[in-house]
Amino acid sequence: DAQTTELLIGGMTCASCAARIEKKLNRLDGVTATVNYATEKAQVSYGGGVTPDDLIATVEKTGYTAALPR
Ligand code: 9UX
Repeated sequence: DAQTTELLIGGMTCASCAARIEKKLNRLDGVTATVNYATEKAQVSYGGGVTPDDLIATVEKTGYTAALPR
């Protein structure tokens, strides 16, 4: 039932930014996220009613950009 995706994160300017984004994502029900400042990528497990668009919207509301890899 759980899905996983990578997100490409933009706009992080210090390592604490990654922690900020992780906390926001991990507040979503069923989401487990790790954000890597150095690689500017997030690894996210999600389920329930959460969609990749929800993940992206959450990152953007936090003040950063997010995109699915392609
Ligand atoms: Mo570092 Mo990021 O001071 O929002 S936490 S720039």
